Amino acid sequence: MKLFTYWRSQAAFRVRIAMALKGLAMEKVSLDLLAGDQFAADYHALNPEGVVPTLIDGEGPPLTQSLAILEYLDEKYPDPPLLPKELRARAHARALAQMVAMDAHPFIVPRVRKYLEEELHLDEAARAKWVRHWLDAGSRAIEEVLAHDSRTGRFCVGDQVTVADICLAAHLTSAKMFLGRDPMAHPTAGRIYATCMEIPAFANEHPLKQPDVQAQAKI
Ligand SMILES: N[C@@H](CCC(=O)N[C@@H](CS)C(=O)NCC(=O)O)C(=O)O
Repeated sequence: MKLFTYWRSQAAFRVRIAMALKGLAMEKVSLDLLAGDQFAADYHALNPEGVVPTLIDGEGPPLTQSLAILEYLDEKYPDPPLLPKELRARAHARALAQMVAMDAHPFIVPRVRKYLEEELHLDEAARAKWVRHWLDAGSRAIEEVLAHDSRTGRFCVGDQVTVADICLAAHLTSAKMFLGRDPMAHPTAGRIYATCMEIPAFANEHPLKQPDVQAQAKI
């Protein structure tokens, strides 16, 4: 399978983790989002939204949107499962995943930061404040849920990795890379993050381990 990715992308990191957990071979094609590779005509034909990830699996149409891709992979390759068995626990795992993937992450993507810079003329300090606000709000919200929910276990929902852990790990990785935030500042989320990072699928697909890592990328 061919995965269009970018080293620092939270959404692409989610898919890399899921594929690695399931032992699926990935041919990675790196786009440089800061250089605008996502707007090239050949990529536009695959992903008109101009974002990563895009997954090509065989001859069918491209797959887009990381959470949809995670569920596609989970249905096609069910072992190990990325959702709990019990109905309400499945909804909880999806809800935790969406707290970071849909309620925090969209505010900090390159096209939003570019709009703040080029259309609203916010300087770097103001843009950094914006990123800090949304990343920290997401971290605080998921910590509060995890700390008070009786279903929290070794991982976000019980003792198996789910989509919630994948999204949490990608979120806290961004907070660490962008802001230097220590995941352990959030005791429950930080503990789960540390447990995830002991798993090779998480550790090996970390942004800083990617072949397209850029040492000096700006916010
Ligand atoms: N909701 C989408 C988010 C996709 C997205 O915004 N990806 C970012 C990188 S994490 C991107 O490609 N941004 C390009 C841009 O903003 O120009 C998903 O989960 O796949």
